[in-house]
Amino acid sequence: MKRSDLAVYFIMGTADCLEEPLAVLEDALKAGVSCFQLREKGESPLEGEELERFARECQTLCRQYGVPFIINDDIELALKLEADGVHVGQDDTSLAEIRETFAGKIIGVSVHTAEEMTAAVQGGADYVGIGPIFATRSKADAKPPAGIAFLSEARKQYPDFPIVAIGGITADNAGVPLQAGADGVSVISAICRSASRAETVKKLRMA
Ligand code: TZP
Ligand code: MG
Repeated sequence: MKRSDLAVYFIMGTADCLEEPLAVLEDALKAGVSCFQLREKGESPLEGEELERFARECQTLCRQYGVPFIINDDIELALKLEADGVHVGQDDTSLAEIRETFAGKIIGVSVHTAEEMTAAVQGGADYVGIGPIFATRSKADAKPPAGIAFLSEARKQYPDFPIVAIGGITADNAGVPLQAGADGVSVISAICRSASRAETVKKLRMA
């Protein structure tokens, strides 16, 4: 993956949307997001065939706009759909296992400590997600905000490794993680709840 693919990394599931989810995604793609992750969570997430249908529709839209389509956690679905990548947390399928079954695809890992960062880099991750940078309402089990201290350290230790920042990032504060060394920002609510996605994405790109 190119580091520029991380510039404005949009994450979404049906529970994050106040409007029709595919319309939200298409709007975000039109506005110029550089990467998309389907993260279907919440109280009554789509499952089984319904999830597969929805995921395929998301994938078709991403292809139309030439944007990488990444699936959170669900390796089986990612393999079935031949998604461009998967993103996993520390409690999900191990990186070693995914690297084997998902050869040649993008693998992203969420990291919160220097040890996790080193394990991800050495284990063959293509990029890491670092956060929450700020407080977030979009992840029920989010860890306390790590601020930008860890992000800056990670960048110092790995000057060229692709890093995306996540958690509570908006068009107004995106400059903070970018100045601390992130290649891009990953957002849910800033785009899902934006009154003008074109404007928001433009600001996130220029931050
Ligand atoms: N991982 C850490 S924070 C977070 C995830 C998935 C949620 C980010 O959502 P928002 O709305 O951009 O704060
Ligand atoms: Mg997870």
